[in-house]
Amino acid sequence: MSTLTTEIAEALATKIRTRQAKCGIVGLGYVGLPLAVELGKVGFAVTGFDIATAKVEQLNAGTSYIQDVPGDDVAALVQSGQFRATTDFAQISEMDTINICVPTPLRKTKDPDMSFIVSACEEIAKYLKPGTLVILESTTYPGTTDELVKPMLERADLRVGHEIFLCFSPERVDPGNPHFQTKNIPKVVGGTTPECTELGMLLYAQALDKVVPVSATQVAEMVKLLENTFRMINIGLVNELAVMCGRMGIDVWEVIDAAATKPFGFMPFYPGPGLGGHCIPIDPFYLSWKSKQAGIEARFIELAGYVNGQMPHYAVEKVQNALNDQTKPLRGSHVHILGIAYKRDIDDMRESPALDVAHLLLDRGAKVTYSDPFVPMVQVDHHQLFSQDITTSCGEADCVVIITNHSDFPYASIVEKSRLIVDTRNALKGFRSSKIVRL
Ligand code: SAJ
Repeated sequence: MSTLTTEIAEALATKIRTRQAKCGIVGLGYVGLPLAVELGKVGFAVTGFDIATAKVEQLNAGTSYIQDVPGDDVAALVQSGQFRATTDFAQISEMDTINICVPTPLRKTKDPDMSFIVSACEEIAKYLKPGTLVILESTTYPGTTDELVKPMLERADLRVGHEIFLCFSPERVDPGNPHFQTKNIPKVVGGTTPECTELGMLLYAQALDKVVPVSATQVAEMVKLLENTFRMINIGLVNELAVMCGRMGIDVWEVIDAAATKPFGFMPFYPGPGLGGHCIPIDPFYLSWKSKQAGIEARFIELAGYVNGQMPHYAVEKVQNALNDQTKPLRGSHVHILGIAYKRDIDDMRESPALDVAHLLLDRGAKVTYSDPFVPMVQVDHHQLFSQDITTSCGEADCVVIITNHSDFPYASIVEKSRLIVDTRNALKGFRSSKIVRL
């Protein structure tokens, strides 16, 4: 039963159904670009908006800088005139739908940094016209859409639910996931009013396999935070278990693998050298910040944040103790890091625990080198490090430490060439050798 009661809403719905709607995507990163491509593929004319001229130029030249978006897809859409990118936000005035996909990082104080959302909304508000659907996708605290974005977009002639329509829809992009990409990941969407929700559902239904409507923007905002807080806290649990098992001489990896045989009521997570990425270490602190405003301490989140934050130190302690057992001080020893990206088989470095480990090792006087086929160069403090040849470096190092377990690493050769290996990812679970120390 449709909730669309006004001509404006019906007209927008028709434009969306017939794919005549002009779709704007603000922010052309790992969320915005895949969405732009999916909308373009089903026939919409899509305009990508970004402040980075270089990105705009690369896209208009038909190339992609996002690992999960094939350059051919971009080239075909640019060629057919269905996609173009621009830094000119005045073109927002031509859009019928606008998806906001800008970053929502944390400040150093662990408070939300809303500056990207605010500047995007300031630009959109300048050019917004009646009959437009705006959907915020950036991960944020519950209430952002209705308390921050709505007042920035509304004017006497632009009231949400009447002349303009506003939703929140959490991005669920999992970089590098070979099975789930934008098109086949169920899309949750919640609007400020039922009309808003219906129009948001209609847009996504044109291009994506499954749409999941919820009753309010706050519900949609909270869905995302639950998903990622769930992960962060469970990773914190197994990290704490790893420290306990290490102290008790129990193989935590064997414990988890055996627990994972339980066919119900359990989901395996694995310890590691810390928590990286632009989602898991960040999103839960949007929730804890907002809950503090509501007078509730999010103690689980804070504690898991602390436990996860300690893991780089724990990994370095493992390296130091392993060298010590060979009467080698960490200071002056050559430690070679395998894997710098924040998780395996991707090139993203954001919040990578490998950077913390490298910093701690350098701080303790070790000579640090690394190998990562996805990351040619990295800056750690004032050291510029370049990815080295794996087998040569493993042969030269006093200790090799596996931080990110890329699938393509030559693990047999690593074990053969290395004198000592600290494996923080159980990447060598198939190998038995006294030179391997596991987390
Ligand atoms: N990590 C562990 N142990 C685990 C799982 C992950 O230490 O058991 C570490 C990873 O090494 C990494 C960090 O946590 O440093 C985050 O890893 P992640 O697997 O959660 O990957 P992300 O950060 O790319 O998370 C994304 C999220 N997707 C979105 O927010 C849209 C998350 O919701 C997904 O569940 C996750 O991908 C996924 O499942 O791969």
